[in-house]
Amino acid sequence: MESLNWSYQGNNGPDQWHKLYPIANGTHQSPIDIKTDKVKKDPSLGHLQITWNLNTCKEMVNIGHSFHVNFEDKDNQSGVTGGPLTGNYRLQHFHFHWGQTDDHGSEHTVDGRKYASELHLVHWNSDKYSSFAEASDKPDGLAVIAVFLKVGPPNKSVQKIVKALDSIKTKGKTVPFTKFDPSTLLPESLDYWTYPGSLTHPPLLESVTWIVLKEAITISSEQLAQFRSNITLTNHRLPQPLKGRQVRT
Ligand code: 3UG
Ligand code: ZN
Repeated sequence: MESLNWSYQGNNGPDQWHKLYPIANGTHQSPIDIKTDKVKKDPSLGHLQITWNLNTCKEMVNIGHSFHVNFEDKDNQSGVTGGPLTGNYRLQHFHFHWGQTDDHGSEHTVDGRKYASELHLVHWNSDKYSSFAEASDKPDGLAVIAVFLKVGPPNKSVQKIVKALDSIKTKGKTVPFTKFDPSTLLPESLDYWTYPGSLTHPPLLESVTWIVLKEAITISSEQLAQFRSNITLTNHRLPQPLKGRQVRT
């Protein structure tokens, strides 16, 4: 497998990633199946405090295997704290994962149940590190908020994103994407599961505090089809072994 030439399908797919990224078989890999009867209720875990700033939303980029909605990296109040986190984690970008059909596409599963898609809001520890790159290989470097999407009525917020995909149909293309409020992508409840894990694709670094929201939002079948036709057919990794980790709520 050529360096950086990993993929989601074919000869360089997820079952080959370990050849160039041995951490693929590590002890803190993601995603996982969340077995709800094994989750530990931890009274010391507080509420999430999310303060995202829509004025820092900057652009949308086609990166081939996905698309990223990037936020400005200037010093700002746009981040998350509380819950399992110590200190402030700044929003860097968000992206989605999906599958070839509507009956799967999420990365995390709940009691073996798959969702159609999964949103990842990626944050880095800006109290302790000075850049996303510096934070990205540290055990306390990143925090990703995951939101499940199930098929239902079209999502107005997702539609703004789908519309912009029209102008980034090839890898490397970028379009300005501003004044988008990511909190419009959140469910009503911020109840969550949390566990220590990894990036879900290469370099698969074990640097992520995962915060998986329990309540799903909706996306329409047509909106999912736009992800597949404009970007890629599929881009999710299957659940990995828990290897003794405890999921908390
Ligand atoms: C992520 C995720 C990333 C990555 C990854 F930023 F957010 S995920 O949220 N799906 O776990 C990256 F690999 F899987 N990175 C960060 C891309 C390369 C640079 C470091
Ligand atoms: Zn992701």
